Amino acid sequence: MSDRKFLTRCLQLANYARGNTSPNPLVGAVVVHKGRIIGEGYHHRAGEPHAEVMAIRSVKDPSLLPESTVYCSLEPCSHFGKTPPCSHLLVEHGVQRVVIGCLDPNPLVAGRGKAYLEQHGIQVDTYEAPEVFEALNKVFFTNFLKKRPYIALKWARSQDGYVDHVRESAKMLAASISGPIAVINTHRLRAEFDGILISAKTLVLDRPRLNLRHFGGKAPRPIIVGSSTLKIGPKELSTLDISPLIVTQEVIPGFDCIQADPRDVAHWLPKLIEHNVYSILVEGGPTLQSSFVRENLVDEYHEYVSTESLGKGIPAISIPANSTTMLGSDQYNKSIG
Ligand code: AOF
Ligand code: ZN
Repeated sequence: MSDRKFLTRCLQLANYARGNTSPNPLVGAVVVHKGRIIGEGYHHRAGEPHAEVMAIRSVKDPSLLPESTVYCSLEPCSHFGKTPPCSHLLVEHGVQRVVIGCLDPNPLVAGRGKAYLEQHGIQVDTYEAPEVFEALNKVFFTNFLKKRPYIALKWARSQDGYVDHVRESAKMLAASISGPIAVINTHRLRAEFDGILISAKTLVLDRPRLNLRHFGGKAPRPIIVGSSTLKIGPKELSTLDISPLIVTQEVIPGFDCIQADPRDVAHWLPKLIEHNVYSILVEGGPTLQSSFVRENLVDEYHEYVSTESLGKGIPAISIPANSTTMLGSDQYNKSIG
């Protein structure tokens, strides 16, 4: 029972760094002596000390450590990365017991941290419901287990299921489906992702800025997926506030490009990790989004539903009935202008 209580505290601590640790996971650690917390810490940012180091450093009386239990939301690491191994630190201080929320999926660790502690006589217990701790780091786990960025799809549709009018040129205005609350929510969502992905067609028709205007945080990097029929160049890309990454067969001089067939999503998606894009919000349009659904590459859906109808237009994608992925619960009211 008290293990659960102290591990919950680890989750709270880990969450203080939400949005700041990419590509590293969120991790919290607590040091407990005879039922009392004597140290706490969390991982603030990649390159900085790990949670266990912060927690051990915060202990005022280190002579208590050999009689203490250390709780960690993630298995203590066993490798020399940007920082030295936490499992070694725990052994050096001779802590009595370590309780882990879940194992680390990083192949450099993957059970080795736990094994190192046990080999050095420390009792290690793993929490009975590791999925709670894995969910905290859904991006980190997806990156290692699926070897690709974490993918969320987001769209707004009218009550009768359309995302827009049928438009041929940027001169025709887009249907206004999102209300002010949905817009704020979208920008809040954007702040949680490394990349924001749209098709070349959406770029040309909507001329979006893809920045973060209605919520604080770091704006995701725009990723533009090229098309064989629609050529884009510096002029079309000039509306973007941040230098984009472009998936294209024909490299555009002066821009950061991934040379690949844009239709082959499963092929180029893993390559985005090499460009430090570990999570992506896919905002449009429906053809591009369908290609992610078809290839089973969606981890999370966010559908915003207006109370108003459009009558006709471009149909939104539908969430597969047997989907086991997470659903955003974003509902809102807005009259269509
Ligand atoms: C821990 N505690 O707080 C974190 C861990 O480059 P480094 O040295 O920061 O190592 C990064 C890796 O360490 C990361 O991929 C993950 O496997 C683990 N993160 N481990 O024991 C922590 N942040
Ligand atoms: Zn570590």
